[in-house]
Amino acid sequence: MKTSRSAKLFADAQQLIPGGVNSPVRAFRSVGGQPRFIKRAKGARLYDVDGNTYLDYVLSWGPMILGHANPAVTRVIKKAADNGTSYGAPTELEVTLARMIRDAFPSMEKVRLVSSGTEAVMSAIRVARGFTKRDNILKFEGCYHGHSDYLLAKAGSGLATLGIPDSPGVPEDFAKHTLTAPYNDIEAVRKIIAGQRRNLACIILEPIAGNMGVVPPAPEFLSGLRRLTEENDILLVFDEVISGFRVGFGGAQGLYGIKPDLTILGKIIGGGLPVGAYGGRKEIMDLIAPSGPVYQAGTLSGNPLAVSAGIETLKQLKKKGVYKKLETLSAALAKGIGEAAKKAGIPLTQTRVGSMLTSFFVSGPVTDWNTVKQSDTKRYGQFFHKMLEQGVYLAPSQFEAAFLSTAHTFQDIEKTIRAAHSAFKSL
Ligand code: KE4
Repeated sequence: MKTSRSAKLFADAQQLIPGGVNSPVRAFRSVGGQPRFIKRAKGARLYDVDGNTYLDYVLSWGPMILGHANPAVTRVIKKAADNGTSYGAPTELEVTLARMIRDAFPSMEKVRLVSSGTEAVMSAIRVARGFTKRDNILKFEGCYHGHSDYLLAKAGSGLATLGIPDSPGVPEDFAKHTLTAPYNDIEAVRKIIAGQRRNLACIILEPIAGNMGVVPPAPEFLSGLRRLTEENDILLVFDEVISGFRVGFGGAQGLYGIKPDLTILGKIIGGGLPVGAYGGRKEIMDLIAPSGPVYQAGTLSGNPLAVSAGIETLKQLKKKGVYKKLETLSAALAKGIGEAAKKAGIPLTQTRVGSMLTSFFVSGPVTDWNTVKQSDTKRYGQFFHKMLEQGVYLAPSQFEAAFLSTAHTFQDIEKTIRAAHSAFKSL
């Protein structure tokens, strides 16, 4: 496979951009080799600068659920651009998108649009602290909620100790208000709450973890968290940046029937353009400026170009049979990959919720960060490159989700499974 143009561009990029990329995971550091520079994309395919074609299971890390350059979405973006891309003034489009989000996520009684998932998480935590007048928050190991300072914190020495920075540049003072617990461990949460008494503002989690690879919630985990938070006046915050409109039109909260106090969305609601959102109970959201004292603002928040792409994407997703098709395709892919690994005698643990899935190179079961980190990341890297050489573009990290789109076909799934048989055999 010719990759000389990508190689040249990567060399140039590294002179100008940290690591040659504008987001770390794109640099292929955890799988080795050099990233492919993409020239264009259409449907389920990426086309790189050396003329190679790839079946895409990254889909921009989730947003492109309708596939790349979906004709209807592209049409509305072009039309919106002709009307001007951003006014810094309210528009009807924002009301439409906020209403679509609230109708799909009834727990989001009021919604604020921002420009990224990180910004939405940062703002939701701020209003949770403002509403409860408490400083500490609890997150789960292996869950990622964007790169705001206090969410780049990791567990201190013991479970109940306060967090410590997980990145240089994050002051101890910021990280110490962030506690962490193992995902799916409701007893650990109970113990932390008992020790925290009335200092905990909120518990934030991915209701279906996607950032350690896909780890579904254990039965009763989400309902247990809902009960514990209600009993202790702690807000429950669902970060559905990945799962929102991915695992169903109502996200994970719709799938599992749990009503959080605040929800964060991103990715899919922008249809490939920068949109994030946070929302929840009216009495919490009304604390946000200008209706209340909790400040949050953004120059391009709710801009008509991005919002138009989001509205059209949700309109497409609302059509009958969309999620059934995604489910059927995803189940067939998972089954085929599992069979290929078994035939090659490769230990593999597969996880999947709807069209977000992961194949862990470990015997399993996987329930939290401690279990997924036992995966053979070296072998995953070899598998990744064997698939890439055959024109299948998986996540360049064992600890990410693979995604499908409505543009994927059964022929694509069969091609992928054939590639997997060949890749597993070569490991
Ligand atoms: P952004 O700021 O990247 O829009 O969203 C941050 C974020 C928040 N919450 C969850 C659950 C997320 O998954 C993310 C971002 N996800 C990563 C990959 N899983 C984006 C890819 C990247 O960082 O390049």
